[in-house]
Amino acid sequence: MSCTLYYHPLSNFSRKIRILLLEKNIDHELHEINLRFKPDFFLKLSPIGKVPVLKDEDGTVIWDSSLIAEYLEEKYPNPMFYPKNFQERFHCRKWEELADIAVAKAIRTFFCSLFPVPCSLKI
Ligand SMILES: N[C@@H](CCC(=O)N[C@@H](CS)C(=O)NCC(=O)O)C(=O)O
Repeated sequence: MSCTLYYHPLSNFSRKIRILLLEKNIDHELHEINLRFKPDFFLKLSPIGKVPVLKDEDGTVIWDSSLIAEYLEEKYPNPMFYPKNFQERFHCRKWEELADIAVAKAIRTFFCSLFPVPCSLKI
């Protein structure tokens, strides 16, 4: 048995978790989600309706890439990606949040310039 990552190939937040799963050598399956027509089972798993979502082998479901990263870090500490020290870890988490927001904005601006009317799909 392995965990399942619900993702989209163009999602930067999904990519963050895909890299972490590979770097930590965690056995996993990928399940692509159609973000235009989100399946009911996915909306039941994730009340925020966004990818990535991780379903662990024991049935634990986590959404939000930073929460998934924290969960994976706790459960599979080798190799470790966040500093152990409390202050350093929170400094690192602040930069993670900033990077998430900045990259999401840049990608959204790029896609909106490609498909200006209407840009309803939030990548
Ligand atoms: N804070 C969330 C953001 C996730 C997010 O915005 N995912 C986008 C894809 S990159 C999404 O699922 N968009 C679909 C939608 O909002 O309907 C995280 O870190 O996981």
